[in-house]
Amino acid sequence: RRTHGDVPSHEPAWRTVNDVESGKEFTDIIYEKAVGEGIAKITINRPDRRNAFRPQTVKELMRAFNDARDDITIGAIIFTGKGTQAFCSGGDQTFRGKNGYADYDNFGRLNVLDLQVQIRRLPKPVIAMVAGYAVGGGHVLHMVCDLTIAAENAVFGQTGPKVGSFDAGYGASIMSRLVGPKRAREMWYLSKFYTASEAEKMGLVNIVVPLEKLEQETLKWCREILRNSPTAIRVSKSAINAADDGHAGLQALAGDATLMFYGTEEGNEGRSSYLQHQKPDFSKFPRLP
Ligand code: S0N
Repeated sequence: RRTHGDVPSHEPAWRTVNDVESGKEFTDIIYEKAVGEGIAKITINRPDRRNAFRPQTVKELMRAFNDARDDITIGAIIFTGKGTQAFCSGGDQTFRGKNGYADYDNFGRLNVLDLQVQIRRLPKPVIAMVAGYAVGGGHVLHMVCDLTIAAENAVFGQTGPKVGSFDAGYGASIMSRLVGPKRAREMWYLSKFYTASEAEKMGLVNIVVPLEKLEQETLKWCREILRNSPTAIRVSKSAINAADDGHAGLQALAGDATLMFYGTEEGNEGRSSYLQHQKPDFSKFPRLP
């Protein structure tokens, strides 16, 4: 239904990036950058648990997303799960203690909520590349991404009401925006699973492709994005999220405006005059209609 014109389709050379905290490779994720291209790939690497996340996984994901945000050569971030059976099956139930998800330090927490916010606010597009199950908290993670490219074997749904949990934050509100309140109720109350093609019809995913073409297609979307203005994309992202995210959404959009203003002659007139102990001369700047 869409073409990518002359967007290249070669396989990139991926370079693995270590965990800045340990200086070694991550344990729960794989973090890579495509050499010579502005693409980062962050992969949950727990395929034997269908890529369920434990607190450690989320901590590593946040460090990788933070690095991709800070790297000014990166313009698109692919978020995926290792293997073909799952993108992510949500919170690792074996790490769920009496008070939430417990790490080595043995107290409960829900740090995946911070990850959701981080992806939502990250001023670069995050593209969920989904093969297999995206369920429970894993389903919420794909929903907070900017785009979702799904393989034909992808399966989507919430499981919370079956395992005694719910996500009443983005898991409810963004879903309702994406699929409408009636469908959102259906997804949560019945905890049904949906095929990739059903998810596409519901507006949950952008495109469905054969499994063997999943990464190639995702790379094409990234390369097409990378041809476009990073500032236009940045502001579009914060603008699309602004109303739904309330004050925090407005703050992100306003921050984009401030960042751009800092780069103008008018903005610099104030800074340089202050530093030179002079009165700023703003009269030279037009009062635009
Ligand atoms: C994904 C499913 C459907 C795959 O089925 P399949 O292919 O038949 O594989 P299985 O044999 O079931 O699984 C293979 C191995 O992987 C383990 N495993 C799979 N998922 C998990 C998981 N989530 N946690 C721990 N282990 C998992 C299996 O146990 C199996 O291991 P072995 O081989 O040793 O037997 C199917 O696996 C499935 O239904 N999985 C569970 C999905 C689920 O219920 N996820 C949790 C839902 N809740 C959340 O995600 C919490 C979200 C959250 O953090 C949150 C956020 C905001 C607000 C609140 C919360 C909250 O706390 O709820």
